[in-house]
Amino acid sequence: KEIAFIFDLDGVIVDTAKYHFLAWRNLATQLGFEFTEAHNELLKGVSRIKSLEILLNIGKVQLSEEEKQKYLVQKNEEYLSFVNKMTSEEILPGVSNLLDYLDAHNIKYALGSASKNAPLILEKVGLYKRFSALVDGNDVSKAKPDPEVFLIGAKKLNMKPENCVVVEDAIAGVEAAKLANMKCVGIGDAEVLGKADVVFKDMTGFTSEFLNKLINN
Ligand code: B16
Ligand code: MG
Repeated sequence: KEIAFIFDLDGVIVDTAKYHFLAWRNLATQLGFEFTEAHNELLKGVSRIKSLEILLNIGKVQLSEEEKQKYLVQKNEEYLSFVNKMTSEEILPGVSNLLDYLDAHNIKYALGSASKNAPLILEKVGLYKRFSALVDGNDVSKAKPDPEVFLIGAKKLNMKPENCVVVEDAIAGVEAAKLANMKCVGIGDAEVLGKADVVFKDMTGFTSEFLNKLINN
């Protein structure tokens, strides 16, 4: 059966969450409150503007629209200073093997990320050219858990949703995949990502045994 993959970026292909954390934490410090790694969990898979809203809520800080825009630009510039130093060494374990397998079996794959910086990040780690299609934060109007991002991905790949396999690390992303009527592999904690069809603790879970079964089904 013909299938295709749609990958989330942060937490699946690379761990950019650690750079988002540093940049958000500096903003919180500047605004006079503490922002912890536990707080950062709440921002995973969430859009940039929604992330700022959550952060301001944590600090009980109110800002004008103008100030919000200013801080969003500042945060993104700092985040990009980390992204600009990324190399292929930051590709998460298991990812390169999986992409090699998919290429060898002529299985197409797309990116389905909430990040507006996704094309740059893929370029930095040397994966940009390998993807058949990219859907990022610039293409979608409705954030995950809305299925829009993955439905656009399926369209760009010319595939039916039910023949797409989404790989996601965030609860909202798993929900979006299921709402899109796609198969979903969760990456992380099985208790957290309970709605996924199968959960691996990391990307090394994609063994050739698992993949062979998947494509022969
Ligand atoms: P940006 P994903 C998401 O990426 C991140 O998980 C989330 O923390 C971030 O706020 C969002 O991208 C937007 O990123 O500020 O670069 O546009 O997991 O959907 O690949
Ligand atoms: Mg993610």
